[in-house]
Amino acid sequence: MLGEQKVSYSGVQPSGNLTIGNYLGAIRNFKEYSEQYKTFYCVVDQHAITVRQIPAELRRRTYETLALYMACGLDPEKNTLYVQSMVHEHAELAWILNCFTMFGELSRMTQFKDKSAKHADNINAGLFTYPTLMAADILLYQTDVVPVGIDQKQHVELCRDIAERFNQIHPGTFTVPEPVIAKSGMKIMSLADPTKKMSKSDENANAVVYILDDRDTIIRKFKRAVTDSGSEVRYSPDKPGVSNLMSIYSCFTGKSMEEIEREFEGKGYGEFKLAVGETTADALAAVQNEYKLRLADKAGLEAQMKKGAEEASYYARRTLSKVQKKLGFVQLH
Ligand code: AQP
Repeated sequence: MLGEQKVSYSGVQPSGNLTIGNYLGAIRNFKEYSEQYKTFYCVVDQHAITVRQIPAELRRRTYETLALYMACGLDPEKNTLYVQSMVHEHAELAWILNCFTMFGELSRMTQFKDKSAKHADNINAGLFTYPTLMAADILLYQTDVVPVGIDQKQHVELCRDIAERFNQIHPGTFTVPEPVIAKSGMKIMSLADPTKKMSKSDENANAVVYILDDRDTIIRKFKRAVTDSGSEVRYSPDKPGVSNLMSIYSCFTGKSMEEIEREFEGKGYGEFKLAVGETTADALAAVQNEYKLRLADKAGLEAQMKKGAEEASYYARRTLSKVQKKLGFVQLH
């Protein structure tokens, strides 16, 4: 809580082209909080460097992610939209929280295990302490709710544990946040391997539908998507490929699984995949048009970065200085 207002906080890494997983699991849901909550949505570039990035690409994607936030309907007058590295309090609080986080807790994080396996040549300390930086992001703004995809739930739960541990020693410091997982779009899976999460850093571009893919590409990717044996469109654990496509279709149309099953009864996979592709392309068209306009206005994006960082810094400074005082760091006035 900030004063009387509840706070919603989330972020996206500019670590690749954003996918419909990022969109359906996270960004699309951010907007609904704008009316009732004080909202902070961050481009978390410091998280992105836990994996090697090409500097020019990281810079470009930082602009792109901000433009996409705005294209997805996040009004900068109603939401604080900013870039993490422009608010130095994140890194400072992360260090402090490192001292309140256990080695065993970080070792249990599945993202650390997954990313260590994927980047075996670069298992750096940042990859390991990623969750404490994420906890700092969230706790700096006295956050109540964190809308994320289910893959991030474990990190938000660790953030709660860290906040509770800190509060036990220094009462009344942090609001303890709740993860909020949107029912639809919980976890969108890869089109090439439906047992794996759809990820922006996937090396196989056909496994991933990017928010900015053009219409033909989207339809082609869905046509090629791995499906299961049989030909029946049915939502079931023994049909992970079809079930994933049904989830995507359901997210974009609002139809239930039963309705989708009825719609495609006796129609086979070909027709179903085409419908998913066309529906996705139609749904993303408006976002893509708005995105192009936003991205073309570099000065506008930079002005927003400046304004967003100033707004965020005001609150971040307040929490950090409260924490420093409680810890016994000398404060000069
Ligand atoms: N496949 C997904 N389904 C549902 N939600 C998803 N999210 C990511 N992938 C899916 C949600 O998107 C938000 C931003 O994610 P992130 O940028 O912080 O990084 P991530 O979770 O590690 O996403 P990626 O796409 O897999 O990135 P890379 O490949 O760089 O690791 C989060 O709320 C996440 O839950």
